[in-house]
Amino acid sequence: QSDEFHWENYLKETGSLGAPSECFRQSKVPPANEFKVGMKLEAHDPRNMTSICVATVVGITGARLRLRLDGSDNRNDFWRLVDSPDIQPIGTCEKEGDLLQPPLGYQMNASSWPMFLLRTLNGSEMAPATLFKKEPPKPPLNNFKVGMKLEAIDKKNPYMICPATIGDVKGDEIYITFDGWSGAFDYWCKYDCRDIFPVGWCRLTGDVLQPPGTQVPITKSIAKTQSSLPKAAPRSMPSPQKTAIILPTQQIRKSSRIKTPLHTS
Ligand code: MLZ
Repeated sequence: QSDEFHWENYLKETGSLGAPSECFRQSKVPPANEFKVGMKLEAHDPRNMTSICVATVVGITGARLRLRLDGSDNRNDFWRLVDSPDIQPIGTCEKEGDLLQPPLGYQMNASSWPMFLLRTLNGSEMAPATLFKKEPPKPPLNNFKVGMKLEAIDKKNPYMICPATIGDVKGDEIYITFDGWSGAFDYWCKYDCRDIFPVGWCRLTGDVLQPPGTQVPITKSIAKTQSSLPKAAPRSMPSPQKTAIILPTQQIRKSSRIKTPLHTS
């Protein structure tokens, strides 16, 4: 299975290091995912974060849940970690004196909502409170350095977790670049963002790690990702510290790109 992606080989081939796990706002030991497909819970509507809706678990992937808001369509699924603060047991909202809201894009007449809510919850399996895990604390400082490797959610294809590199660091923000892709998927985020994970996260959780892209050659960084060494220039600028070397594994992988039927861009 020489065409499979292995971090160990890849880090060696690229002369790079994974960002230390202490850099991330993630549990050292990933949380257990004990949810089952069909269970219901409360979730913040990702398209309207102030409203709390009923969601159904429509899939399980590693430490994440694939969620669909009741009363919404199947084109707006979203993914949340089991220790995400965006999800809570059914009944939490009511306890806090709030009302469960119809999702943005509720397909029926608004006046039907109260009855819809009753019907959707009636006889359903509600995820027990013990399945929701506490969000890990924020690391006190941004310790990411340019060149460090990690696993990151592709925000344009949020079911995908992909090999990535820190491309730039500015204060509390880090620039996530996706290995083997030309830049269309790159983004800035806070260092304590929940969408980024240390190298090995997917292997530990059982989530699927995508292989690097084949659009651009993987660069072998000659500068080591150590704080003592001078900061490498951001990837958008040509840098003398980075040399484009086409690695043999990329040739092998060319024929085995993962094609996903849904949400492709
Ligand atoms: N549908 C897209 C997915 C690209 C995913 C890139 N992730 C960094 C494609 O295959 O082009």
